[in-house]
Amino acid sequence: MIRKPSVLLINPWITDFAAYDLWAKPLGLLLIAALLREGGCRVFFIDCLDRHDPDTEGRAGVMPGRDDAFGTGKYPKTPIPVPEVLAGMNRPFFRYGIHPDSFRKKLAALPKPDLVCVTSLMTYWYPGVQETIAQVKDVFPRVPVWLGGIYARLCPEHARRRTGADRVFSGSLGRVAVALEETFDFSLKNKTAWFQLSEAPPPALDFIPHPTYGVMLLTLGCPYRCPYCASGVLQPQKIRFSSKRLFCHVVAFHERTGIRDFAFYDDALLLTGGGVLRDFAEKLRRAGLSFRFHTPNALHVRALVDPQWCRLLFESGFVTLRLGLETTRSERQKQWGGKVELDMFSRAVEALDRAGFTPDQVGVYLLAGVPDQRPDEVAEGIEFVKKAGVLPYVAEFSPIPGTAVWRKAVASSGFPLEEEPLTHNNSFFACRRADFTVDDLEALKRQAREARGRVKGRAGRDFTG
Ligand code: B12
Ligand code: SF4
Repeated sequence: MIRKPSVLLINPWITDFAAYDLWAKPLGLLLIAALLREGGCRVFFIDCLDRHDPDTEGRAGVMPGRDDAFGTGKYPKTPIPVPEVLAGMNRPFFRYGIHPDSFRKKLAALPKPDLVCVTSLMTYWYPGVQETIAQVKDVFPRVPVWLGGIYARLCPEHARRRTGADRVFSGSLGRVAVALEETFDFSLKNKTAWFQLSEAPPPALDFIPHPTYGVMLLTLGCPYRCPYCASGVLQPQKIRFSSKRLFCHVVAFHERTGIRDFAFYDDALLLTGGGVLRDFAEKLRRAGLSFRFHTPNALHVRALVDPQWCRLLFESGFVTLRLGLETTRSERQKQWGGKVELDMFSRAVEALDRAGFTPDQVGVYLLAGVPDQRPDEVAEGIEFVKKAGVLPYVAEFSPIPGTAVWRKAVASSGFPLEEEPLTHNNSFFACRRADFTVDDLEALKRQAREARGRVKGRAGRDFTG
């Protein structure tokens, strides 16, 4: 029997044409870290995406990262061969994150763990997972490696065949708790929390090396089921975390690091987490703390129609807002789950403006390249958002297993979506077709960039009078 299993958690490398640290942290893995620690395990953590790893800086072949506003920034990156299926893109391909020698040194410096847990995010980043696990197996050949996370949940069979993990978890965390106890003949002190995540401790931000921002989650799940989104597959249950525990945790993180930037990862922050957020904001106000909040994952426009919400967000320090509009065509809005209507959008933008948000703080996602969609629909959306005086962003459609449009995407694509997750890459645009080409997508992205420039320019003139 192992009295106190030691578990090493690893955030793997990203492999892609492009990747940017837009407040991207492995929140699921940090939640597991907190659960394991509270449950009585010894926990170690390695972040292959650390942007400030001293042992990576200055190494030959590594292109350095960069710090940008609000804690975001560029990862260090190393060119690697383009996978064959993506070769037609004629773009360089990279491994993002720390140098492999630095990773091996970090592994070797640790006491041999009883278990290694690796997380995964985008399905098309699996080569980074493969390489991470290969290095772990080389240093600790007999230590079991468990894999979980979004890729593991969306493509479990592929992950079992291709990553080298000894076990792939695609279900709830309760199963992980049972497996831990069985494997190590050990009793977790907090087993119920693994089954009822609302009782889980907040994600253990203290494990992040060289943090520049924090990440937060008030809720899991979304009441909508948009046909292109995997939220319902990944988070079928709706869970609310305690605002009191989260508040204490965020304040402790701030006091330790001085960090004031936090990003929310909720799928439906204002819809399912409204009460928790209000409570959280009130606690901050009473404590006299001023933070900056960012929502890179879109907010629901329908909630922002309420001016009180907009004022609360403004007064609580939200400075980067992204809204999910997706399309301006009303038939399509209904087809895509009915989460928004055009008139709501105009009212929301007005309410945000009145609350005090400036145009460069409000970005709006428009989905591009969904099967059946034409480029003129997206172009129309970009112009509409520009006219409303906020920033349009094109979100390239990326086909995701388990979603309602998946079958249609598979049928309409000339690429092996089912066999090869690399083809899910949003830059690759596997659902390109004669009436929506890669060039069309590029032109739309340019149009959106120019529109953002205009909106910012206009706003700049307004502010200077
Ligand atoms: C927050 C978020 C982002 C953030 C950053 C996230 C990050 N960490 O890097 C931002 C806004 C930057 C982002 C961007 C994008 N995203 Co995103 N994002 C999400 C979101 C909403 C939440 C992810 C999350 O942290 N969830 C909360 C944690 C707690 O869940 P979790 O990680 O799954 O962990 C749980 C389990 O998996 C498990 N677990 C985790 N690790 C491990 C390990 C082990 C060993 C075990 C046992 C268990 C386990 O434990 C946790 C608790 O249950 C998801 C949707 C969703 N609901 O999951 C989309 C999602 C991951 N994104 C998606 C997409 C498409 C994108 C974009 C491409 C969108 C676009 N067109 O621009 C970009 C690309 C990003 C890039 N850098 O290139 C897709 C994934 C597509 C795919 N093919 O994989 C998703 C699923 C949304 C969707 N459309 O359905 N995203
Ligand atoms: S509203 Fe957003 S999070 Fe919810 S299902 Fe639709 S796209 Fe996904």
